[in-house]
Order: sequence, then structure tokens, then C-alpha cells
Amino acid sequence: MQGKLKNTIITAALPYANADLHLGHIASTYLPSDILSRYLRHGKANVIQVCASDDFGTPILIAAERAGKKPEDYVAYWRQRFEEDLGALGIRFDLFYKTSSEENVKLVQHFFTTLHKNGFIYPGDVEQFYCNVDKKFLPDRYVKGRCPYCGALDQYSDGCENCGRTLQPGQILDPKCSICGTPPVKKSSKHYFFKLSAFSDQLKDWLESNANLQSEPRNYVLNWIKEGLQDWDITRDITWGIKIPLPEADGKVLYGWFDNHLCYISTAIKASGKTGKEGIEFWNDSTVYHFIGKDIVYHHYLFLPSMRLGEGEYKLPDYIPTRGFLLLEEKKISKSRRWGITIRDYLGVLPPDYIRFYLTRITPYAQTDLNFDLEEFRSKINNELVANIGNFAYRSLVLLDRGYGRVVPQPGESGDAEKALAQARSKAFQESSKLIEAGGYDRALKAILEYSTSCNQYLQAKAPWEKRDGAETAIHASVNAVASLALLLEPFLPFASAELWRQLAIERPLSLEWEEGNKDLLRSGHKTLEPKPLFRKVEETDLESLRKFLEKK
Ligand code: B3M
Ligand code: ZN
Repeated sequence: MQGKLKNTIITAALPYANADLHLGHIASTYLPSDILSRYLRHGKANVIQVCASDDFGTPILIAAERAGKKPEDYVAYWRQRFEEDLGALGIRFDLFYKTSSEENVKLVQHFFTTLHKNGFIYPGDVEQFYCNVDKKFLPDRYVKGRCPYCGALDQYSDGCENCGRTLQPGQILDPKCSICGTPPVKKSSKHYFFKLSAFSDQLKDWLESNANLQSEPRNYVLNWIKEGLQDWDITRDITWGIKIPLPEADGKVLYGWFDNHLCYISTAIKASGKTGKEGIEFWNDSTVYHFIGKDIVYHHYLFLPSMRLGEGEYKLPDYIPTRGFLLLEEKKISKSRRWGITIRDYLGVLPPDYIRFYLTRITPYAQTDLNFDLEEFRSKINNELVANIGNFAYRSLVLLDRGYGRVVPQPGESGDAEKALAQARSKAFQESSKLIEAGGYDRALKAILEYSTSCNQYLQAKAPWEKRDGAETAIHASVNAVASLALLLEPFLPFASAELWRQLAIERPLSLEWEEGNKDLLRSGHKTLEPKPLFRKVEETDLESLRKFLEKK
């Protein structure tokens, strides 16, 4: 079967190397990406899942300066932290690389050169803030001032944290250099522009013909195109970035959004081990997914495809799964307002699978905002994860332990109840598969929970602890149902799944194909290990610990 499968490249948006990832990033991007890749790895496709730190840009340079570190060292610190944190949540990448990698720099400069040669990049003069004290141009965050919309003070020149608006260069009022505090002057600087407007028709065709794209982002991106696309200034007057490969552009670098999404390509190809032409073929022969949050739709539905179209060698994405923002107790996550839970914060309180479970349950394949409600979190974990899945698995294994010395008994004839259970299992495999392939991870998990409910009901009705006729049949069916659940849950709850496989003494579980779980994985005579509960209840004290991260200080 292996030969028939199509390679699948899965990318998750690249975190800026200056802040911890929080639960919002997990819900919208990293968890969905991981669920799909884990699922596909069960015999559906060869998968390469990649991510990288997004290293360049003014905010990162400023943060590094503030921390008294060289930007290279500063971003390396964050990259390692991302790998650790995502790894601790069970989100696994074949390669977690960086936008500042040699491979990426090379690819980005190649893109610039080709786009320039193809007539899609042209120079133009722009008025920039310049600080006479620091003797440098001051892009974006190097300038602070008053928001022209809401009047908020001390806002960066590229956007207002208070009212959420994006600001164009020069729009900020009472500008001040954020390094020395003096008002900057305006000075002309030669910049390069990417002719986004030249791609309107091709983008429109692609958006309309690619049926895999979600309709919400498709429709509003089509609207932006209708309103007219603006060419795009891709130059920054700083030193931390990828050098513009033109002699006359000395001292200037490319804007981060020119280089970061190309890192999907450079990293995936690196992970494939291929180079040159073979690398390009590998990319083009794969199904490509880019998982993102809805705040970066503009970049992924417009910049990214048009740059690939203009260069001409690398295929466009097949899917750009986009999901909404996570609110915490109905409030927007905000670093400055200290309203947020990072992966580290969370993992100091509770295990990874609990948050994977809850976030998957509440995150649909849509742009709607989600709400992390602490009470709801507790009740979903306690009533569904613990009382439904955990209870069934533990009870079944304890019955096998107490009654049969942990050796799977020989079943008797299957009755109606066993047939119904087998049907429920088939349905769980088929439905979850269909739903996962359509992006509905929340619904797939729900279908698996329903199966687990039928398993509990089966066990309750059969009451094998009474040792009546058919007890062996019931035990055999129940422990096999547990094995099937371990596989069904693997994309969602990899830790619980691994623990179940351990207790069940199943070898090489990760290479199980999805459909194999729809058969009895445990034969009579198979010996399991000592049962242990998979989960514990979430207590009020856990919620109190989480609430501490939501205290306004
Ligand atoms: N670094 C993160 C963000 O805008 C940005 C994503 C890049 S993906 C190519 O949240
Ligand atoms: Zn404002």
C-alpha cells in the first residue's frame, strides 16, 4: 500500500522568536496540524510536518537589543524553547528549523532575484522616519506615538494595541524614536516593491478553483482583490534580516513577510533530504497544507501564492486551514494586559492531553472565535475524558486483571450486543476518518466519544464481573474495544494512547494502519500489563492555579 500514498507536507505557522506560545496558538494552529499529521501517519500518507522560528523583523531586533543579546543568540534561545514546549505538548515535527537558516536565505534571495528579473519587483522612494541622534532609519516599532484613531499614547507606529487598528507608515501622531525618545525627522529611502496587483486575476482564479479552501477566507480575500490590491513594500532599513541581493541595496534587508513563508519550502525540502531539482519535485509532488490562525490570512492567501506564481517553480498550497482566536474567559489574550496562558504555564498545572482534548472539543473548522472557559474545561475533562474514556479503559483492564490474570480469554459466540459493538467500532473508524480528512477534528473526537459511550454501555449491560455465561466474550470484546480506542485517540491524545498501548502490551503501535484498529488487535492468550488509571479529575485547585495567569496586575 505504501507506494500508492501521496507525500503530504504539513506546516504550522512560524512563531516569532520573541515570545512564548500560548494556548491560542495551540488551538488554532499547532494542535490541528498535529492531529492531521498523526492521523495520516497511520498508513494514509507519508508525512513531513515542519515548523521553524520566525527570526527576522524589527520587534525581534528591538527585543534582542533590550535583552543585551546578539539577535542570533536571542532567536536561538526562543527556537529551543518552542521545540521544548511544543514537544512537551506532544506536537511533533520532523524538523523545527529557522527562517535565518542558510537554506532559507538562499531560497529567499533566489526568489527575490527571479521576481526582480521577471519584472515583479521595482524600486521606489519612500519617506521614512529617521533619527538624527541614533543615525538610523526607524521602521515600525522603532517609532512610538499617539494613535490617530483612539488617541491612545505610547503606541508603536505599525499598530495600536488599544483599538487594534493597523497603522500605515507615517500615520502615527507625535512620533518619538523608541531608542532615544527624540522626535524623528522624515527622510527619503529607496525601497523595493512587490507587484502584488499584477497577480489579481491569477489569485482570483486560484481562489475560485481550489475547492479545498474554506469559503469564509476565500470570500473575504476575493473581496480584497475586488477592492484592488496594493503593491507591497518589501524593504526594511535595518540590519537584521535577509540582505537584498542587489549591490545598490546595501544596508537594507527584506521584510519578514517576504522571507518567512518561504521557510515552509526550504524546511520541508531539507526535511525530505532532497536537494536541487529533486527537492523541487518533492515539493510539487506532495499535497501541501499550511495551518494558520485567522490573523495571517492576508499574508497566506495573497503574498504567499503570488510570490510562488511570480517565481514559477513551486506549487501553491492545496489547503490553508484557518481557525479563529481563543478568548480566555471571554476576554482577548493580551500580553500587555497579562491575560494569557502559555504552554509552560499550563504544563506546570495539568498534563498535555487534557488541554489537547478540551481545545479540540471546542475548536471547529472555521474562523469563529473560541472561548476557554475554566469551568467548562473542568466539566469536559471530568465528565468525558475521565468518566467516559478513562473509566471504560480502566474498568476493562481491571476486570481482565482480577478475573483472568491479565490474559485475554477465549470468546464464545458473538451475540447481538457484540455485533452492535462491532458496528459502533466500524462507524467510529469510518466517521472519524471522514471527518478528520475534512478538517472536522472536533466532530471526529465527538464521534469517538460516542463510541466510547457505547463501550461503557456494553460493559455495563454485560456485567462480566458477575461471571455469568458470556463473561469471557464480554471481556474479550471490551479489552479489544480499549485497543481500538487507543488507536482512535492517538491523533488527539498521544500520551494517553501511548500509555494504553503500554498497558495493553501492543508492539509498534505507531505503525498501525487506521483500518487495522477496526479489527480485534488482541488475541486470546495475549498478556497485558498491570492496569493504571489514565486520567485524574481536574480539581478546583487546578483551576485556581490556572486563574493566576489571568490576574490583571
Ligand atoms: N511569524 C506569526 C504571526 O503573525 C508569524 C507567522 C509567520 S508564518 C509564515 O502570528
Ligand atoms: Zn488606537
